[in-house]
Amino acid sequence: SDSNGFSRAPAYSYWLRQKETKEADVVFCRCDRGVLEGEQPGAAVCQAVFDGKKAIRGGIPFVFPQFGAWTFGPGHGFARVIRWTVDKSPERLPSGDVEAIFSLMDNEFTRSMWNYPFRLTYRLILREKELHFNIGVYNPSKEHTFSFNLLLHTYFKVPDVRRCQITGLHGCTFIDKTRDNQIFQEGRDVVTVCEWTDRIYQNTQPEHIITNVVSGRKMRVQKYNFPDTVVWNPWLEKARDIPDFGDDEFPNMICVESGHVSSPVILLPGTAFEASQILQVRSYLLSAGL
Ligand code: TA6
Repeated sequence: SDSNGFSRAPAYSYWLRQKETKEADVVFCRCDRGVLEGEQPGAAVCQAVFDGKKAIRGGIPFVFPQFGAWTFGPGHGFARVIRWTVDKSPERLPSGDVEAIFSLMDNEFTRSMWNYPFRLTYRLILREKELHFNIGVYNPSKEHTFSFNLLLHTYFKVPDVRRCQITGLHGCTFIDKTRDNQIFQEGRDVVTVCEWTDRIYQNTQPEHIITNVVSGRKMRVQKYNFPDTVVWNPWLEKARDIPDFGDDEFPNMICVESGHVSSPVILLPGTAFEASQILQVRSYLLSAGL
């Protein structure tokens, strides 16, 4: 929320603020070492800019309707910088889960960049060791089809990125943005990151296990209707070029992003598209092997 000084992306700020669970800390936030509202100065200076033009780096920015640079509006689209409506404030259900629902509709601002009527719903469910993200995109038009990209740009906080392993990418083709968008095929059973990495893996497995996220734990990422998985770390040189990214922070984050980006979703009039992701922190016992 704005008053907390966090990104407007509802998912991660809410998770981050779940004081009841230690698991909240698995998502990397650019403000981790920064000064938040109400804190005494003396902590490291936060370089994140909260001006409504760009999302605060970290958390889970919501990428829609464009992935990457965009001629008509902000890079990665407008959904990560715009104010969403809270349809249902976080509420504990009889099951013990906590549910919150957000929505976003077209308005003058979105129409100035992308002239389509749309409705996005974003339902979050927090369960012990799990966070569910359910997304719906609806095209209310009677005549116009539109196409879009959708992606959850999840930043994971990690003790040392070089020690993370990511499963579920073996055999997949990937677009390598660090090598002029050339296409390669992944030959490794588990992918590791030891340099600047910016890849769009295509038709990936519906599940990834990422080892060695915060506290050495494992993270299970399950996804539905998100055929692509983006893996990103800017490494030192690129981090230096990013003003709101500390030069020494690249070893402590990895982005593993579920999305529909290497081809657009085409939505016919009166139809809806649904996609979801579940993040689950796995206990040591459950995760034998990887
Ligand atoms: O998802 C990977 C990526 O598109 C990279 O190319 C890199 O630019 C990154 O996202 C961060 O984008 P941002 O607009 O948040 O600076």
